[in-house]
Amino acid sequence: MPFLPRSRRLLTTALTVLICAAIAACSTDIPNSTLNPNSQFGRDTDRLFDWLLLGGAIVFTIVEVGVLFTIILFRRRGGKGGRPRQVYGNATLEITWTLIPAAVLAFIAVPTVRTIFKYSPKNVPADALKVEVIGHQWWWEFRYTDLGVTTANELVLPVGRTANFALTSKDVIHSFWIPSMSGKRDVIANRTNYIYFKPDSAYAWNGFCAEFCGTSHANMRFKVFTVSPAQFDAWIAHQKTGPQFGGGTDSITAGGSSAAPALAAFTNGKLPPHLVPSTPVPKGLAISNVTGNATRGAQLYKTGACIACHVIQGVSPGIVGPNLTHFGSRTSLASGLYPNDPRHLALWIKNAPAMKPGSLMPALGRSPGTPAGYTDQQVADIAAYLLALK
Ligand code: HEC
Ligand SMILES: [Cu+2]
Repeated sequence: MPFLPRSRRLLTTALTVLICAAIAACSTDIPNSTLNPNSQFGRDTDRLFDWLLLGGAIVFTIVEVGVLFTIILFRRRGGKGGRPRQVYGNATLEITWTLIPAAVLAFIAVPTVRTIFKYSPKNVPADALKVEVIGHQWWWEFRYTDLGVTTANELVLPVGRTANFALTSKDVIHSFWIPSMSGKRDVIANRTNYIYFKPDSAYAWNGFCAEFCGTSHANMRFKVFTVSPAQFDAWIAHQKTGPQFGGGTDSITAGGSSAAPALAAFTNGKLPPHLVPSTPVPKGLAISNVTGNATRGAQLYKTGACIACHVIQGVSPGIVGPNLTHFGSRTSLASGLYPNDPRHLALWIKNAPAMKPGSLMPALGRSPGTPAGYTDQQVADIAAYLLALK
């Protein structure tokens, strides 16, 4: 049969797509990939995966060759008709094809179980940094229990020191996952799970919730900044000082946040591209003004509903939402969903549930639904105050 131009076109297209996909797979710029590990735990699991992939490829090749060989060798040839000889129950064959998969499974189990035991909670180094992780719908709380620091959605870790995470949940099941560091671990209420790893290098990474936990599961992300031990100590010292209200009586205008001195390398504008959120603002959401006065904002904050839900050290004791003590030095907003800048922050305060579906923070700005809410100017003032909290 002649080769039709149509099928030739199809074949060319399919080949092009295949080649593009193959070339794309060679990219080394894969900051969110578990195949680009940056801790010993990550490398051990990656090596395990490589071995299993190799083993799987060998088994696949043997089976496929056998199938093709059989199809071609025993195909129906011209002239000979009728049914082929029927074979029932061959004990040797059945034992063989039970034993081979059993052997393959045993071969897989040994290195897998060994790796699991290597990273059991019993083997945590004594000098590990303890971090309590609490999953909330839909954000992450991080408590450096031994150091007396609590923060949210942005984790800072020293390079070269094991970080040991104790994971629990306030509500449903979440899963803690930093692909470039280690595997996932479930975050469950009334139970503490552990995971630990030692970051190799200083950089910035993304973390995700990897267990469907409700409406905004996909919006439950976090950032991880791995820094030198000296920078980490400086960051902790700064976190312990309480809010540094840089606002004074000046109005804080656009320009966004700048991190605490220790994290100057990771401020908005200097972040690697994979750390910059690109979530579009939902249609129909707008604010008439983003230039606020931080001093007025502080007053509004202290007398508003915010204090019932948020902690700002020395200012408010709330317990429902993220700790905002040093909020102005965080790069992102609403668990990694938006960049932390005046416009996004003001829109968030005005209407959080519209910015993040299902958000447990109510809409607080004035709108037809909330006529008693803050005016756009008041929202901008509060945003200016929060951004001034370095
Ligand atoms: C009923 C409790 C509640 C009230 C009242 C409330 N919040 Fe929130 N807030 C939350 C919760 C819960 C979140 C986390 C939402 C999420 O990310 O899913 C949050 C998130 C935030 C965030 C983002 C924090 C981060 O780490 O990304 C900011 C900023 C914020 N709130 C500011 C305010 C301000 C300002 C007020 C007062 C005008 C306020 N909130 C009132 C519950 C509340
Ligand atoms: Cu979750």
